[in-house]
Amino acid sequence: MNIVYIGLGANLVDPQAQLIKATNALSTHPAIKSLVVSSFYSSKPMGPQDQPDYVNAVARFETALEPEALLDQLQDIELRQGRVRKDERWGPRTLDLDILLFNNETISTPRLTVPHYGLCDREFVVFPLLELAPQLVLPNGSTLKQIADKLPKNGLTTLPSKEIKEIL
Ligand code: A4P
Ligand code: MG
Repeated sequence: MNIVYIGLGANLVDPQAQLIKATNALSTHPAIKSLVVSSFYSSKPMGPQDQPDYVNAVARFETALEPEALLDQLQDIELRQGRVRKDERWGPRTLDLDILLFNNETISTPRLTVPHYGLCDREFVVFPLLELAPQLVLPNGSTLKQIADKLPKNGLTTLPSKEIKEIL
């Protein structure tokens, strides 16, 4: 089994509900086992500022799928939740699922770069990941804790689980 961490992000059409729906899709997927999801976080948009705040989370699971087959499954979930791919870089979206880590592997293919290129610079990835894996060591040998200690939170806040449950 492969151990995978993915990032979840949304900032359109009830972002918290989008993340809950995506979490349900992952938890019922036949090829995905032992799913754990971080708290949900509210984050300031990276990129164009004229878009709503994001809700972000990180999930960990086990799968026998190979990396690109997993990407197909994640993109399928994005599309089912109304994701429209636009040309604008870092623009708003109903759901974004990024593969952050795949075992301890470094992957570089035309479709896939793992670890995700933005992992270490994004507070909305590093802090939820730290919540799930406080002892994590990245394929390049740095510890996630070292990265988190240097990274500004940039207004990142944990959403209370009460708020999350209210929309379930
Ligand atoms: N791709 C390559 N590596 C990966 C990977 N590790 N995981 C390729 C997933 N996909 C990967 O992705 C474009 C292509 O990247 C895919 O077809 C895949 O083959 P996409 O989802 O269509 O496009 P995107 O997500 O718009 O592109 P990009 O540049 O990856 O966007 P980002 O970097 O994900 O940024 N602000 C906050 N606060 N929170 C956010 O979550 N997200 C973005 C999007 C902008 N600002 C944000 C947030
Ligand atoms: Mg993406």
